[in-house]
Amino acid sequence: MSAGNCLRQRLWRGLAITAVTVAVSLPCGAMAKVFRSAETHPEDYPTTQAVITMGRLLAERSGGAHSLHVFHSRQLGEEKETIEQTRLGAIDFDRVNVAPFNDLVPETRVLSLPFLFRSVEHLHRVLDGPVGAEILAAFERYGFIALAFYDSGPRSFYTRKVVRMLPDDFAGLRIRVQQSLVFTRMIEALGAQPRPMPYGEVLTALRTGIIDGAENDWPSYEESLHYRWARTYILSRHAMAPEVLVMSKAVWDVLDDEDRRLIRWAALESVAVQRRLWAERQAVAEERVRAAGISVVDVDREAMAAVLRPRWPDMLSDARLMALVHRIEAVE
Ligand code: GTR
Repeated sequence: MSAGNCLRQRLWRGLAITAVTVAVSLPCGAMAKVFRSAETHPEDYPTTQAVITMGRLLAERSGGAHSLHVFHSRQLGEEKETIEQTRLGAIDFDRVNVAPFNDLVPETRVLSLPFLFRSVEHLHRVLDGPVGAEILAAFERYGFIALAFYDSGPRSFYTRKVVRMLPDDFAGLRIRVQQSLVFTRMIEALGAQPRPMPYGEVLTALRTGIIDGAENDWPSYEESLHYRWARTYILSRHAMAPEVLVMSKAVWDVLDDEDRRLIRWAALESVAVQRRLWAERQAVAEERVRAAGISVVDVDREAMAAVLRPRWPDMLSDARLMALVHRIEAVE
C-alpha cells in the first residue's frame, strides 16, 4: 500500500471511531489490528474493565487503527489454557493471576508466597519498584511481554464446614488451589490435601462436595458464587498473589516501535483505573456476602505464618529465588 493510501485509510478509520482524529500516530507500514484479550472474570469485574479501558485508549491514540476485544468469562478457556494460547500467539493479550504462571515463569512464584507482603502498600511499593520491573521483564524469556500488575486482594480460605483453628482444623481437608506448585505445597504444609483445578470448575466441586474448601479474595468469592456452598470465610489473608496483564511475544515481535510504546503506555494507564475499581469492588463484595449470611472467622495468622514461612524454599523450589524474597522483605 502506498504511503498516501495508508494515511487515508487510517484517517477514515480514525474518523469512524473518534469524533475528532487528532493525529494519525501509526507510521505507514504498521498493521491495523483487532487484538483479542482473554479474561476469566465477567464483564463488570475490575480486571475486565481495566483491559477494556486500555483497549479504548489504544483505539483513541492509534486514530482508530487498533482496537481490542476482551473475551471475558472464560470464553477463550481457563487460565492455564489461555496462557498457552497466548504463548503461541493465538491470543494477543491475557489477564491472569500470577499463580498459574508459577510453573512457567519461576520469578512469579515469589509473588505467590504466603505471608510475604506486610500490607497492600508494601505490595504496591514492590510491584511499582525495581523488583516488580524485574519480574515483569522475566516473562520475556518464556514468550510473553508482561505489561502491568493489577491488584488482587488478600486471599483467604473458605470452607463448607466450620473451621476455626488453622492449621489444626485443616488436617485432611481437600482444598482447591490454583494450578501452582507454591499453592500446592502451602496446602500440604498445613496438613490438608491440595486439589489444584481451574477456577471454572470450583463451583461444581464445592456444590458436589468433591472439595471441602478453596481460597480467594472477597470479589472472587462473591462473583464466583462459591459463598453459596462454602459458607465459612476464614480471615487468613495468607497470600496476595497479584494479577498480571501479558501480551504474546510472538505478536509483540511483529509490531513496530510506535505500537509497542502505545501498548505499554495504555497498559500503565489502566493500572490506576484497576486499583480504584478494585478498592470499590472489594468493599461491595464483602458487604454482599456478609449480607448473604456467611460466617466470618478470625484465625491466628501468626501461628499460620510460623508454619508456612520456613517452607518458602520448598515452595519456590529454586534456591536462586530467595534473593528476590530478601529484596522484597527489605522494601520499606
Ligand atoms: C482470582 C483471580 C483469577 C483466578 C482465580 C483463581 O483471584 O483474579 O484470575 O486466578 O483467582 O483462583 O483461579
